[in-house]
Amino acid sequence: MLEELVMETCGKSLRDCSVDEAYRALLKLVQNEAAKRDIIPKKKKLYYISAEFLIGKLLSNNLINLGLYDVISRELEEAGKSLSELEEREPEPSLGNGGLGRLAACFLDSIATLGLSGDGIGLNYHLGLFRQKFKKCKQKEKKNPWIEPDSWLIPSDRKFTVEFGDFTAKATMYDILVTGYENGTNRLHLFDLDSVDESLVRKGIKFDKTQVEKNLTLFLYPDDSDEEGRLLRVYQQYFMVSCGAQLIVAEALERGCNLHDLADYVAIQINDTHPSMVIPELIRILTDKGLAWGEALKVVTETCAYTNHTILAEALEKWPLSYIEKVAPAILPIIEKMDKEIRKDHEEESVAIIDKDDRIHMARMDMHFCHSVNGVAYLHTEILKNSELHDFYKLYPEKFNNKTNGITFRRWLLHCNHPLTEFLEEKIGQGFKKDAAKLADFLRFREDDETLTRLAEIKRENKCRLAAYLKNTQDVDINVDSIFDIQVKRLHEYKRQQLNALYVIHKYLEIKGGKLPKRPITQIFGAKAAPAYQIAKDIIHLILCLQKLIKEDPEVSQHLQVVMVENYNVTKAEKLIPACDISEQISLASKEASGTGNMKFMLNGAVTLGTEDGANVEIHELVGDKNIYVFGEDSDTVIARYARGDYCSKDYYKKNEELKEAVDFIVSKKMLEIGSKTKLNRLYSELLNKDWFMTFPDFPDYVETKERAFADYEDEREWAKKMLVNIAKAGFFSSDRTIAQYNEDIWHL
Ligand code: 26V
Repeated sequence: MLEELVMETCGKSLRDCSVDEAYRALLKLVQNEAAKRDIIPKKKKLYYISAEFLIGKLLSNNLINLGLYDVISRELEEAGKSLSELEEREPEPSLGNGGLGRLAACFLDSIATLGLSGDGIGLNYHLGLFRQKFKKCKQKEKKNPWIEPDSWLIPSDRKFTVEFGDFTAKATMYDILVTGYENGTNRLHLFDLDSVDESLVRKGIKFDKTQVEKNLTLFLYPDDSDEEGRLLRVYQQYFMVSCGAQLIVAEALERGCNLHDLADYVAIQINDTHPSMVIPELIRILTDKGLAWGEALKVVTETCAYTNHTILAEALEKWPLSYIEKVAPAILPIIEKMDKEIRKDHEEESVAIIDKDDRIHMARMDMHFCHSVNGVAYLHTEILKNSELHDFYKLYPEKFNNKTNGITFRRWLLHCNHPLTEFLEEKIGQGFKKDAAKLADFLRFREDDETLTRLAEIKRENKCRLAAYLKNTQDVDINVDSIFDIQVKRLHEYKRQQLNALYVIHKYLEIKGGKLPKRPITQIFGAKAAPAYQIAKDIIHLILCLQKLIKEDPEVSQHLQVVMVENYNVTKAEKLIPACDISEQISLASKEASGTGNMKFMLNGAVTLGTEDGANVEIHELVGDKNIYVFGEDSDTVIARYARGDYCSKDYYKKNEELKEAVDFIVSKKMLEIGSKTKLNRLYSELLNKDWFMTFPDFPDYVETKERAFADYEDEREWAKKMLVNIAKAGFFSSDRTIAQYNEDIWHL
């Protein structure tokens, strides 16, 4: 099937063409096949608006979803090529920071898989999130272009105009086809600024932030960037929602909607507060088209739903009025009127949209003017209801609901772990691919020696594959007989990579003191830090210094190894996750809204070492005490301590000798010989004088629990059983389940 297309496009046979030519032909083939299966909305259609869609490479995934994977692999092989060569050739679009963007991508897959009519709306960042390089044990940021003449982007003929305060932008909509597994095709609409100019980018990722007419869709905002960047962020957000709202209204009218009945034709899911300005923008459009103010408010509220993804105060967006005045003056009077409307009925300052300092609280606007507000895991939603958003919960208890996150099994099992997928097919049939709950059938083999042995073998195969990959890409050698203990996720203090690093130091000191671990340990990290987030970068520096120190110490390196994977992204996750023995999910309880990496690891047979936080709580509940390692203080204790404000990290440091030794080592002579004095000192004093995310109280329990996990690992049969239970119980975390619940409770498509 590919043969003909290659002949047509480059006049050569598949055997004679280059990998590049074969790749481009296959891209076309997949797009043609996908386009044949468009899902046509009956009446109501969903729009999932998100500033991030971390879609990853699409080739294999689309082939799987279209049922073409085996045919194409065979055809390529017969012509002396391999699908993995072509995959290597594919650039990874990095249009997201982490979990929030990846969730949006998993959701699109599930929406199409369930045959629901729902498109994504986002931005076409030309350079995505930065590419990470390590130099002298430090993170360097490079630009990350991914758009090529032949790419997944299909230009559409939809054009838009967006009126900013200081200029009028022209926009074009590009589409990426989203294939469902053995089902139809939806679209991801990415809007782009026609006047964008890539030559604006100077060294690394530096560019003139003030030239918005040229830079608007150049980069993805790296979560806590600088002040200047914040204004650009508001330009991006308004650009996205203005194009989005125009598209949504146009399509609804085409389907016969009269705007008074918009909520019967459209459901809008607002992914965190980044797209929240879609609310005033829609009100603006509807009132312009003749709806009365009160009716426009009601229609928009019935159409929109909001998902909260974090309780971190610093991540809850509050834009100064002056920003909106400059960027989107047309919606400023609308937001002011919405605020007045709320103040008429509610005198508490805590629920006002515009505060005393003239800042607009985006989440508050969402909660007043959406019909649904959801958290992303059971514990997270409870915390929203009972503490973080309690005032709103009292006002609108009926709006609050939980939708525990999920992941697409097509990418995170079928695509990334072939040996396990094949083994599951052999044992429990094909059913689990369409109905993830069927994974539970695997539990029947819990006491079956042959199954347990095979599971251990598969893990080893995947560890060998990862080892080869790391040798190839980073020239590191890792011992496949060691325990692979992996922590991969964005770098943030609340995720506590620093706690894991303290463990590494503790182990290093033990080994130096002659206490050797039974089996070598390989500690793998992968994380990008926001370019302006200094402490996060200092933590990366610490880990890279430890990596170097240990590598150069033969006495220690045969027992302990640290590997920090460069430029952690979706593609690397796909290689790391299937090879993992122990999955580190060690956030400070209450702070990780859900986590989705935790689910991916579990599905691939890793055992979680984690706190009672986010979806770990649900994982614990599903697998039971014997199949997870839980440690640390619970969220109630943490929340109460924050409320008292009496946390003093030094008290813990003074009381615990092992902790003190580990912390002091950060600024020891050995470390300062390798690393930067400024960075290591700053991190040391941050921990000692602040430790805002409370690593010290959890340190002893963390060490003890980790040691227990390592000891248990020695019983191969028992460990394989834990793997089996984790795999079998992972069905709940399919994003197909999550999306079915969104549809049932919120969208009603
Ligand atoms: C944003 C910012 C922005 C400013 C400074 C610090 C900061 C820290 C975190 C964030 C994250 C914002 C939202 C987010 O990405 N949440 C993630 O959403 C995932 C999908 O629901 C969820 O699994 C993660 O637990 C949650 O952190």
